[in-house]
Amino acid sequence: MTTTHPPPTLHRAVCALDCPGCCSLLVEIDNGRLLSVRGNPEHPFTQGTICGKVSRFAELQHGPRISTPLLRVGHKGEGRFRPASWEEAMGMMTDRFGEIIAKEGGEAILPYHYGGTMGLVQRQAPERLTHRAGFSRLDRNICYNIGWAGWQAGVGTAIGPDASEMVDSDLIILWGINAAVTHISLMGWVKKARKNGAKLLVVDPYRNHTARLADQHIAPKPGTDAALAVAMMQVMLAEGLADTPYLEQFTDFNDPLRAHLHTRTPEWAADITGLSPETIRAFARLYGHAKAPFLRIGLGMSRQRNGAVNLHAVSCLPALTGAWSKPGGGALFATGDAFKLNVEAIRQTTLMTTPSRILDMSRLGELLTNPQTNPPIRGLLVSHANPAGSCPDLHQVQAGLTRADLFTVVHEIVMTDTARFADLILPATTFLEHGDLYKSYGQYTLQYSPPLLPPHGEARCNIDVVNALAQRLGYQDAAFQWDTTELIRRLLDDSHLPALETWQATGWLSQAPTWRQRHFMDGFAKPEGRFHFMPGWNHPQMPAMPDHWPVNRRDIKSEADTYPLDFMTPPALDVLNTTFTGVTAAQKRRGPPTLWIHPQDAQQRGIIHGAPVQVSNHLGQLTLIAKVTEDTQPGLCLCESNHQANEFPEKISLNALSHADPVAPQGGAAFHDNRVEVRCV
Ligand SMILES: Nc1nc2c(c(=O)[nH]1)N[C@H]1C(S)=C(S)[C@@H](COP(=O)(O)OP(=O)(O)OC[C@H]3O[C@@H](n4cnc5c(=O)[nH]c(N)nc54)[C@H](O)[C@@H]3O)O[C@H]1N2
Ligand SMILES: Nc1nc2c(c(=O)[nH]1)N[C@H]1C(S)=C(S)[C@@H](COP(=O)(O)OP(=O)(O)OC[C@H]3O[C@@H](n4cnc5c(=O)[nH]c(N)nc54)[C@H](O)[C@@H]3O)O[C@H]1N2
Ligand SMILES: [Mo]
Repeated sequence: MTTTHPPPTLHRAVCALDCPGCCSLLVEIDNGRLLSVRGNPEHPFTQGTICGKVSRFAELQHGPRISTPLLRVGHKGEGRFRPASWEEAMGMMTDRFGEIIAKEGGEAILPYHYGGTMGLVQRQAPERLTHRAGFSRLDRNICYNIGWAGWQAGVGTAIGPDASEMVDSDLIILWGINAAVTHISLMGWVKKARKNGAKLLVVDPYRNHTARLADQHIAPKPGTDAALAVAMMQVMLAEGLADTPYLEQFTDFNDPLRAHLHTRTPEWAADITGLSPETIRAFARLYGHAKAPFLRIGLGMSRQRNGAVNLHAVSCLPALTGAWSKPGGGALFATGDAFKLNVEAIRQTTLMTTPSRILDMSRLGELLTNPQTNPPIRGLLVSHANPAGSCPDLHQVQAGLTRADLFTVVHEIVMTDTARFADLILPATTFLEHGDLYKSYGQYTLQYSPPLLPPHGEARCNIDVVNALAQRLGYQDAAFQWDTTELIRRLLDDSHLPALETWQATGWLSQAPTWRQRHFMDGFAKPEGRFHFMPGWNHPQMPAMPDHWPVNRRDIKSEADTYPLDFMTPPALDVLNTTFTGVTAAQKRRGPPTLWIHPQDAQQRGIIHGAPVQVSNHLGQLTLIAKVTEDTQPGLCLCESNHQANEFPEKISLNALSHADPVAPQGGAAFHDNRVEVRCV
């Protein structure tokens, strides 16, 4: 007898990864298994693009997964566990968290969650219980805060021209964004614009994938973008390329600022940026003469201690020339504020009786190890995040996670550097196994992705785990009965958006502001509707006007002498932060962690291409393989992050060398602002 096997089916889904694209996908499924993932050509923005790592998602989906709850049997960090039932796991979690709440109060528990999924329901799930139980809240600043502070200072809201408007531009500048790696769908629009004759210019300290595709690459030293931008403004003002009527009508530009900028010549900026005055002058002229320059500002420049100041200075350029008012002109940093969503049904802020303390996620190591943390953190509930890889100052993070008096629960899809330190691991579903709504930070569609595959093993989604824990802890609020489907329905209803049934067939809703709004033709989201050249930082040391602000590791004299090289860890092609770092095939494709170092620096140290080197600073040391290349500049070395701890002989990963110093004006992590020395092993 032959059994009939139904043919594979094709479904629409949405990529849940923390990436500005939020790509619409077509997923092919055969008998409960993922066969293939490709881009959906019908989506108006992503138009069928897809990155390599998501096209290979089956490697993660059907690779080694966490299948059941796991209880630690070895030492913390050793990675030895035994399977347990959900009943046993939930019982243990309820007992331990219950004890901590009774003894030291809810604030002794910290839910730590961030970028694993961008789904509105699953990503924000832990907050409802945090609010109800009075757990410590998390300042979720690790990615966006520094950049947002810089953009907010001038423009005031995270919207801008749709990237598809690039087709009307004659000059595209990708500044501090490695879009060919971090936002592939953007490159589709860049390609179309170039077909129409636009030039592509990339501003980045090293020749990354995007710079290699550009007509021109300008490579300032990291952390010096404000110097470059203000010198460009000096040139444009001196050469009559500023738009005076625009400045008067739409900005706070004034005479003291004009006098200040007058002193910021290309010669002044040359020393700071490492660029020649001619390069700076030519760039200013190219920008000032362009008919409709489209500036896409990325997060890269914000991962510096002076990042907010730099990003604000760069955002001043289209205001100086009035490029905002041209079709195809203006600047885009992020699109998130276009989505007017009411997410209260998920977050449940009204369940919070007394506001609990807010802890800085970028300083987890210190929070866990400093005896001043009061009350001490006794319970850690990690979900959709991997702080033992993604957080700065990993030695401290590891020391904290090793504490015997800390009870750590990790809700995960796969074994990670953080999960290895858990007392209890809970199996999580992937985005193909649960439903969710997705907004985007790079385009303007709200999208729905349905559950398409059965949960792997006993995996459960975030909202189900949080609700179950809340109920076990005795919270009887109705909100803890609402599942994903109900929350999606409520979110749409509370946001006055059409019910899912009415648009499920297409899969997306445009939330794009009008052209006039995207170009701030009726004013910016700042006092008097003006773009603010005066950033108005609420911080005593930050410069009052756009300027270079020398506060980076390079500017600390003692450090600069001991550790002579700048060190960055910008995103890599085949992984997304630490997601996919554990996939064996991905590790093989990438090879061991490499240190890009300029031939000049290599020669001075006797370093040979392909040989192991020791990279060290005041926080620690790591062994990497030298990649001697002119793709970086003298004085700058880097590793395209991230890797798992077990890929380094030191059994700790790259962020062991990243400092966790607080960043002005409102926190964040300066991942690309570190100093190191490099030696042959
Ligand atoms: N493949 C892949 N895609 C990703 C990610 C990933 O890890 N891998 N991560 C995702 C996430 S969470 C985010 S937030 C986005 C971030 O994506 P982007 O906005 O592209 O930001 P970064 O990747 O941090 O940095 C981009 C570039 O900034 C450069 N840079 C560093 N310092 C400076 C500086 O001082 N000035 C200038 N001009 N450039 C500088 C780096 O060299 C890098 O090439 O990407 C997302 N997409
Ligand atoms: N050196 C260096 N470090 C960086 C950066 C850098 O550029 N350089 N970039 C920083 C940036 S921009 C960011 S945003 C952070 C991100 O850092 P994290 O928020 O820690 O994100 P990931 O490292 O991707 O880890 C996410 C984890 O969530 C899991 N996961 C995925 N979906 C789900 C789900 O639905 N439920 C549950 N429970 N788990 C899920 C994945 O398996 C993965 O292990 O990293 C930062 N770290
Ligand atoms: Mo991020």
